[in-house]
Amino acid sequence: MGSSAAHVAVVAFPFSSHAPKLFAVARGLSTAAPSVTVSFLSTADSLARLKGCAHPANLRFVELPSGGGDQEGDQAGTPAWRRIEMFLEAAEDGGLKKALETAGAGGAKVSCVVGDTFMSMAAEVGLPWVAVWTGGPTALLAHLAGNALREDIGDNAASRADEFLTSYPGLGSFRVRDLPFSGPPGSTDGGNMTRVMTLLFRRVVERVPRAATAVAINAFPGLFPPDISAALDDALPSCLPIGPYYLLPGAGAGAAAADDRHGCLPWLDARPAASVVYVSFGTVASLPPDELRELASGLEATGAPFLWSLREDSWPLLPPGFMDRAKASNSGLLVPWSPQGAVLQHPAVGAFVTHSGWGAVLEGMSGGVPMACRPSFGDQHMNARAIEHLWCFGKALGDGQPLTSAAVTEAVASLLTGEEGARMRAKARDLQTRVVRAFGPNGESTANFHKFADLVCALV
Ligand code: U2F
Repeated sequence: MGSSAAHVAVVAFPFSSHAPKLFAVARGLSTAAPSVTVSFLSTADSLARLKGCAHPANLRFVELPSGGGDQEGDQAGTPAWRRIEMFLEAAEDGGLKKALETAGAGGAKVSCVVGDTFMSMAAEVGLPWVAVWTGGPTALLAHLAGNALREDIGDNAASRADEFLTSYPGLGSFRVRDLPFSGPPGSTDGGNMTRVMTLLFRRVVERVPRAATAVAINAFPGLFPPDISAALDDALPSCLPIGPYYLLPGAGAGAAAADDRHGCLPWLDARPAASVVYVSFGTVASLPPDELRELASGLEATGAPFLWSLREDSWPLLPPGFMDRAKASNSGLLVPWSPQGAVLQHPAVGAFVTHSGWGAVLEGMSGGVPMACRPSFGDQHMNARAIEHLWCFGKALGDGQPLTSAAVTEAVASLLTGEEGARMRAKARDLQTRVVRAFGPNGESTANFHKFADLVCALV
């Protein structure tokens, strides 16, 4: 597959968990097309985190500028919204074009850009562009219909929160309150994160339909009901479901378990099947402190063992004595990072409490684990809605109301035990089987990935 003249540049958006997802696509391509050169472009920081991952020799790393110049060179003290803004400004302002030239210097010039949809300035560099969407695909539909939706809803989002979006193709199962237009919570940033993300999405919506040759989505064919798949096919130049991306070729059997520096997997080994609650809110979302405490108390009240991946800056917000009690009874393990893909495949895990980021949804599904969802921003509300109402393998926690410890205890208990839990587990296992099938030799994600690889290697 692929001609040796082809040189595909895979361009990452270097924030949250976007880069590892694009790296999985780059690794898949370089594995499937060994004669093709694949350059993976991201910032120095982001590349440093990925360079240790196994990859074929035809995949190489090229740096993108992080922006800001000398003035804001000290990135550690710079707020997230400003780092994103500086990076995007530099990439828009010729930084991406220059990095693509660097990638092609002294060898085959870059023939095609496969880029994170957020890196929509790829539309302007004069090369064929295939976009890669990492979030929930229904959120992309909502963004593409964003102007019409905003005009329709105006200032009435609160009073129309429970209205279904039945007049928008593919969005009829979702409500006004599920729309993905809120950015990461920014109460202390003066609305800057929302401003930066709004501009980013405005560019995506203007450029993708006009300039992308195709758009890969992180889903397997048949995951969505026909109305949603048809709407994606209509709205996008050519929609290719090739996911879950982390299952693309080249990942290697042990890759997901490689970073178990906090001993999550041996801890799980000592627990009975389907007994443990796994808790994680991904790489950006965080609960308000009150809700974090309610979650901790609710978990404790279930009496079920729990494994909680929580960024360390939130640990002091937990209820007094919470971790000491868990340690003393050996009933809970708190870690700053877990090998989540492998954790969710572990037979001891029986329930997943999550923000419903799209990566978490796919990993929960692939592990056959029912989920309790407390979405925070962006696509997470639509993802949570789909889990509860389209696929029926989980339920919402609170549905817009602040978390209470009683709601957590009730939701977790219902996932781990009882008839409702058994029904959700059966649905989750069915989805798990479908994910495995999609990546089998005759699987539809495998077939689509080959189409995708052929397409990007042939574009010049
Ligand atoms: C943003 O997503 P997040 O990074 O917050 O969340 P996910 O899409 O769920 O991806 C998180 C990844 O980080 C991994 C986990 C996921 O692949 O396996 N991980 C881990 O390995 N160990 C941990 O302890 C914690 C996480 C955004 F917030 C979402 O709404 C979007 O859907 C997403 C789109 O890319 O980006």
